[in-house]
Amino acid sequence: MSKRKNPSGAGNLNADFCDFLMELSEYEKNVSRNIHKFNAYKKAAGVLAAHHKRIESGDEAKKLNGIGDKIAKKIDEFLQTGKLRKLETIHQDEQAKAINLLTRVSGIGPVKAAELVRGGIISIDGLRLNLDKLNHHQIIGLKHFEDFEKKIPRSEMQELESKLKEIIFEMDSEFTITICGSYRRGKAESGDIDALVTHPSLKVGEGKKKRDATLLKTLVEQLRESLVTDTISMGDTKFMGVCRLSSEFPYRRLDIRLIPCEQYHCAVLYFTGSDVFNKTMRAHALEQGFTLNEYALRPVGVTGIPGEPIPISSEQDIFDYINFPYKKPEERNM
Ligand code: 8DG
Ligand code: CA
Ligand code: CA
Repeated sequence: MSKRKNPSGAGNLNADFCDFLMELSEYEKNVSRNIHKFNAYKKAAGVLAAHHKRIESGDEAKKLNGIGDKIAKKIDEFLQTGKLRKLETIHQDEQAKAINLLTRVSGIGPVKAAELVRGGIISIDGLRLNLDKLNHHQIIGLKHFEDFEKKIPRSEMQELESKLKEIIFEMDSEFTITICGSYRRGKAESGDIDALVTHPSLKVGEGKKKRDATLLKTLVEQLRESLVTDTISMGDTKFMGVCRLSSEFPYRRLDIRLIPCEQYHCAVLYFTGSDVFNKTMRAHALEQGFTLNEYALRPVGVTGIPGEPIPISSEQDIFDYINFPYKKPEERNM
């Protein structure tokens, strides 16, 4: 997942609460490494961002799903004093600040950041003097630190999409490619490019053919001529790397996943997100007696053991099977 998200967009009447909740969630993720608190703050921020009315008190907030006593108290404190003691303390904590900063580098997670900070590295410049302590992914992340923090405007995403399509259709017109993530959800800006590719020859369960294993590498080699500039990692089915349209544009993070055609629609659904939407849809699937993941939709029998994947020929199919009203990608921004 890309880092530093904030649900406080236009039309959010509770944006100031969302800002402090998101900051607290980042702190729990990166510094305390308390995934439950991270999720709780993030969920609360999402709920408040979606609320149609300005919240006037902690008690009022508590009526919303996902907001408990502790967060309600923080809302009251913020309303009464205009700030939060907990955040003030965090802002003064040099260690916490350094850990938060280092995790902004692609490839550096909370554990690695804490280790670096313990070793006395507390700034981006400090990292640049200690490349020997970083792996390949982290070095690329550092090299493009400033660019990777810049959002990608939709117009540039559209150009990237056309160029990717042009190159892969030139290789083989039977390829299918979909740019998923926030771009597919219609967002004005995106953090990275999440590309899914399939081909009629790519099938599950036919054993690992040599051709399949080289397909992604051949594709990326073609992209290297005009778009791809660095490889972070390259597997048989997943490429992580860097691209840019031309020297006038920033470097951008690009992931390409090669998906067997039977799994394509489940993958497109999953990687379109949002992650909160995915959770809601998975929970609904379970209530209807199905398990849904990035690979397949499967019925769960009385034994609780998932059965064979259900043949799926469109995203709509998945919604239909689990009796979930169809949502266009632009309606999945939750
Ligand atoms: P952004 O890049 O513009 O910041 O937003 P995004 O496109 O929505 O987020 P992303 O981090 O690029 O992830 C793309 C989609 O993948 C996301 O919308 C839903 C799905 N997804 C999850 N969980 C996870 C996860 O743990 N890692 C990744 N890489 N993707 C996930 O639901
Ligand atoms: Ca994305
Ligand atoms: Ca991504």
